[in-house]
Amino acid sequence: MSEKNLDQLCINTIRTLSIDAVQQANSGHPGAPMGLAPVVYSLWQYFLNYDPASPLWPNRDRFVLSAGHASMLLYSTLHLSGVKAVNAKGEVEKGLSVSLDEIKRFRQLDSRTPGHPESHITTGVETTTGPLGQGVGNSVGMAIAEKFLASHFNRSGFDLFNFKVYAVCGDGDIMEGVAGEAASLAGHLQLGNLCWIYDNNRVTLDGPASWSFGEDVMTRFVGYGWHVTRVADANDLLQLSRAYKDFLAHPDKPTLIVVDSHIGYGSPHKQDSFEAHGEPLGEAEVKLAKQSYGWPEDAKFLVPDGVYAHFQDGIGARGANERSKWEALFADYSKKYPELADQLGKMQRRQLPDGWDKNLPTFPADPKGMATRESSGKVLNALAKNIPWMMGGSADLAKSNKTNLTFEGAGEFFPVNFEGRNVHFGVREHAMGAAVNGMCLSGLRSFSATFFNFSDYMRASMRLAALMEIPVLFIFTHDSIGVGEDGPTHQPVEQLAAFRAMPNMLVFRPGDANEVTEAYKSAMVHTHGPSTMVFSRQPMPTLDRTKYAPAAGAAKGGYILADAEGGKPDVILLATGTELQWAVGAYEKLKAEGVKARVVSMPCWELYDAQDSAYKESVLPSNVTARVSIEMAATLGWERYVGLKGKIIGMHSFGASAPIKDLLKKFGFDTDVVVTAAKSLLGK
Ligand SMILES: Cc1ncc(C[n+]2csc(CCOP(=O)(O)OP(=O)(O)O)c2C)c(N)n1
Ligand SMILES: [Mg+2]
Repeated sequence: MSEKNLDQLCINTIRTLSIDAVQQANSGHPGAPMGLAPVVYSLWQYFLNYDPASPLWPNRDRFVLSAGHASMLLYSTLHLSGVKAVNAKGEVEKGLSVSLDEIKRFRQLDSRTPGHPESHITTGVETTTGPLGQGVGNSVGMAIAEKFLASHFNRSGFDLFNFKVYAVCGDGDIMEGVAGEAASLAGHLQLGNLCWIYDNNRVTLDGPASWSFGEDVMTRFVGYGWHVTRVADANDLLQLSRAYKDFLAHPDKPTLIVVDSHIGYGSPHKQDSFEAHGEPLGEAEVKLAKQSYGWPEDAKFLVPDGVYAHFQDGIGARGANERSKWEALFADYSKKYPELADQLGKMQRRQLPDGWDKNLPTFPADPKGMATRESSGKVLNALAKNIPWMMGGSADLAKSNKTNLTFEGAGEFFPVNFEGRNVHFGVREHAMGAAVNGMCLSGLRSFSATFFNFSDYMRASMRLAALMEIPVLFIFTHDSIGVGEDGPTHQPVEQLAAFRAMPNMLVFRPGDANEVTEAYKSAMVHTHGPSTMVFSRQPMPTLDRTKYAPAAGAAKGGYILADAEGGKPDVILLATGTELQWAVGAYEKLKAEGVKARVVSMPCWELYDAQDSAYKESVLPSNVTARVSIEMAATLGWERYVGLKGKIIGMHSFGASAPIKDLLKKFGFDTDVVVTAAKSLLGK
């Protein structure tokens, strides 16, 4: 068969596998894989630097399917390219990541082929997509990562990093705000290693795209500073290959390739129709589609002779060749730059360098103390100094968040010298969230920062970090009504409860500077999930740890900070963050009055919940039902620790704009409130 016919056979195999899988699952989107098959095929077969036999090769080109509803397009391509599975230890296995059996189990329980691509489940899926716009947002983070990795690791004659990042997106992605923020950032940073391929099929789920989307996308991207090119027919492999070459010829800015396509191409009855394209075709339509591809109409999950071999001759051979050249280069590099090579290996395995926690600050007792954002800034700087691949930044609030990395050599991540570790995300919280996910997926220990209240703007990305089990640090300051005069628009209330409800997310709200150090230590070794770090704007005392328990207890999430004599309290006072000082103050007052109290500091609920029951019983003994919690946030969830007989002091409304002392008075937060609550529970 001619090369051209073989190409067509491969493309139609991607299409028919996708059609069959969606039909068998009786659920999913067949249209986008049918329309986009040639676009993805020609990229993988002729351009992507990717070795299916070594899917974690650090310098592989990244392929992101931002249009996650087209998941079968990716699964078919992973299968036909022969991408191997990698196990949890990072070892390449004999078997395929996506076998034909897994394609037959599309969307079924525990399959490798979930409804939308999930990176922690399927090797070769570089990031989890489905919520439109996230994938393209991640791709910007991956491109940032490549620029940084190249600056950090490459040496003369050793181009270890030069990978490209490709993302396929649809009308939905392009409409989403996060994509706009991400594209704006990518254009500004001149990320010439980034290529978005926009499936301009002029249709979305509700109908023709024109019902809701009429802007000139190309002009918009030109305005962002992108290089923009167009392919007038998604089935024209020559045009597609010209477009990819055009991208490679423009390394100075990101490229958008607009591909005009027809959804469900080849399906004569549904061609260009917008009805029900997010559903299986139905048996009759499946047959018609197969006829139009010259396919045996009754064959299911057919991979014709020659298809696997053609992929092997294309992406397989090219990828193996590129990768083995890289391995040889890396072997020489390891001899010449053993330290850097060691860093790279550790980064790949999500390990931290030796001495990552050296010189972390400890803070002397100080009744005036400091804001946890201040102590956070000091700890973050110490960590980043020790961890060369830790980088991140703020959404234009670095001075407030105290997240600037100021040690010698930290530098700014600016075009075109990309070795700096301070990224300036601009006022783009959502893209920042998506980007730090992409950076982390590329090996970096990335962090973001903004006011806690604006976590709402980036929650969707944070949720995906939790789902993907990746160790991003989401840093937030200005954690409560303690913000003061900026008022309720800037004062978080329900955010703590919302993040505590998020699976696989650690939420830290430390109660003094030394707990901040402990919180970061716990977050850094939490390698399979993100951490939300919640810090105050206003100061709080640094507790005297010779008088109270050591801050190391924070590693258990909750611990006894101060106890009644003999360890037999009548009342337990629980608190986090800036409110810990009031629990401690109440404890002292109660003690002076002869009331036996205990203070439990609870900087991280999730870590506390993970302790064994003996420990938990020792901290919160079940026979002590007089319990008071205090936290300047929505009270949801505190029942778990306070029980039905206790008192929960918290926020029951939005805050207000006023000096903090007036707010504390209005909303009822101080030492005496805790004392009164404790006494009333004890009938005093
Ligand atoms: C944030 C988000 N909103 C809505 C959806 C539901 N959804 C899935 S596909 C789709 C249509 C998107 O249209 P387009 O991107 O043009 O994809 P096409 O139908 O052309 O493949 C929608 C709205 C989603 N996945 N994510
Ligand atoms: Mg569309």
